[in-house]
Amino acid sequence: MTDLWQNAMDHAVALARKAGSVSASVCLCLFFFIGEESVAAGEPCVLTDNPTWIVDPVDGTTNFVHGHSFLSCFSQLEFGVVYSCIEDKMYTARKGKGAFCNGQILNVSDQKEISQSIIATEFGSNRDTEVVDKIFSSMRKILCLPIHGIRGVGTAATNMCLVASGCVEAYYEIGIHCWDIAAGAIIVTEAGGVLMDVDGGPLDLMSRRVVAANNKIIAERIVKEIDAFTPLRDDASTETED
Ligand code: LIP
Repeated sequence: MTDLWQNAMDHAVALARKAGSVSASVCLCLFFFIGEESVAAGEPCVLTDNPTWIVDPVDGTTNFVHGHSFLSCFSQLEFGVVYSCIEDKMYTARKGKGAFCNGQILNVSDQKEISQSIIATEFGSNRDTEVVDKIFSSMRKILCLPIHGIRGVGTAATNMCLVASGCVEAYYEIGIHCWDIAAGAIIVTEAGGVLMDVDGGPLDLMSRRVVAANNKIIAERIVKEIDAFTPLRDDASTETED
């Protein structure tokens, strides 16, 4: 029998590779669609039970050398694809079938000690002083737990793939959008990791807040130190804040 999800994922891999080298035009009939560019153009950003592609042709836009393309499918997340073009690494995951990088299976780190952990995060794009203060305050508190170190490669998608690969123990950020994290979310869980909101509750893809970690112990430990704030939800408006 034809495996439609596999066909869709193969298509996503081809598109992601193409988008990593040239600007790709994506035509997906019969599917609903959420993407950074379409939402910026005023299209709705609402998840329904209809199969929906969530697409970010280039994540980490400002520093394009870290450009990534990713596509994902939702009702539940069915698959995720992140292409790190600078490293030529194609990360893929399909629900219940594991996560891979260039065909090699991915597993999160088994580290349970926060003091031995490397945590990824970003400064984000909101420059309100109150928000920036909270971002610095969270980083300071997490750094002083202490942890081994803080990293950030400039894109949520790749930071999440680093969690899935066991290169860092966790990634958290407030202010990202659903298209920044949808593909990485399934790649992390299929590699054995966990996802949650920055308040420790379940991840809400539209809330613009995420913690992705190798295990619950590490996730819950950093959640305690995060000065949470609540950006305008992705599905609250057809206009993005930043
Ligand atoms: C980026 C995210 C990153 C965040 C940036 C920006 P974009 O996505 O991946 O984590 O810190 O502010 O939102 O806008 O380059 O696709």
